[in-house]
Amino acid sequence: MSKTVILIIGSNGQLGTVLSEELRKIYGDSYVITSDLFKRIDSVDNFIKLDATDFKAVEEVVVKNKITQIYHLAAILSAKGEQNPLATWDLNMKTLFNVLEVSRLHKVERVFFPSSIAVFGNNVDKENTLQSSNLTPSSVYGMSKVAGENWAHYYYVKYGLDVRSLRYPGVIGYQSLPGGGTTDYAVSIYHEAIKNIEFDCFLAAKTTLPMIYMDDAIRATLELMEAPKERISIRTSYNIAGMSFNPEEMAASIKEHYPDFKIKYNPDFRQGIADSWPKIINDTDARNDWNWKPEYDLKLMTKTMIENLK
Ligand code: AKB
Repeated sequence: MSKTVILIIGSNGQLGTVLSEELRKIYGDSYVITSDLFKRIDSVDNFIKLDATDFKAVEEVVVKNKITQIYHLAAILSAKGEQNPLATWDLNMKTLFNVLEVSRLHKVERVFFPSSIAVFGNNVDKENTLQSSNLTPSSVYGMSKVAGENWAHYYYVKYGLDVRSLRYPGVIGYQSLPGGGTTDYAVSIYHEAIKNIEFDCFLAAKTTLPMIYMDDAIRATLELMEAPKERISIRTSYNIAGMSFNPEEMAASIKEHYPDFKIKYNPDFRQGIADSWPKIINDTDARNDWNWKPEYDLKLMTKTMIENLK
């Protein structure tokens, strides 16, 4: 096997920011190339400005740098996606096709494609959403993830391309901000709480959703990508769970640190998306196949978030 050289597409995003750092720790700075549409002022060396909708540009980066692994994180998320459904479909699918096709042509050894709990719709058991549940999403983002999972599976079966994927719940971390998602409230709430600002929540108090703390999300990604090939039985995308809670429960956990913390509820169009998603994800396959186990619950996450944001 050749020396691992990683390309992260969408490295400025919520997950990309933290994942890039972790991958640099493991593989070394010179073996991790980060890329996005624009360079951040704080971005380190080895950043390439890359528009992943441009096939030739992706191909050039892969060939020139002898890339062996791609983490393709660029996408328009659920809430932003509903504001421009066709453009969302175009971007999410085009970038994935470019990554899959360049990887096939240039024999990239491993590809990571993030899917989401948004692949599920109203016709599943929301209290125990199984890996094999029906996939009839309510958002165009969810539709692009369902299609993406099937394309990942197709490239694996037809061409032997080693594509791996996780269905992320809402990801919560202090290092970076999400953008355009339905679960974003669960990050902003901490930023407002530490500033003593009353939080205006765009979801109703009892809206339970699956979430995961950033450290668990990163660890799940790396564990999946490092697992021996024969342990990966699912080539669409794995359900993974961290914890499940609603805004009211989250506010109560923040009140343990800030007793005066206040929250009000003004549900908007994102309520409809959230209502169509599962409440509790069943991740038995990930646990059985590559020993997945989350470490953070709501209490520990709140403590860690507040300590780091203060
Ligand atoms: C979103 O809210 O759109 C994302 C997701 C759950 O995929 N965080």
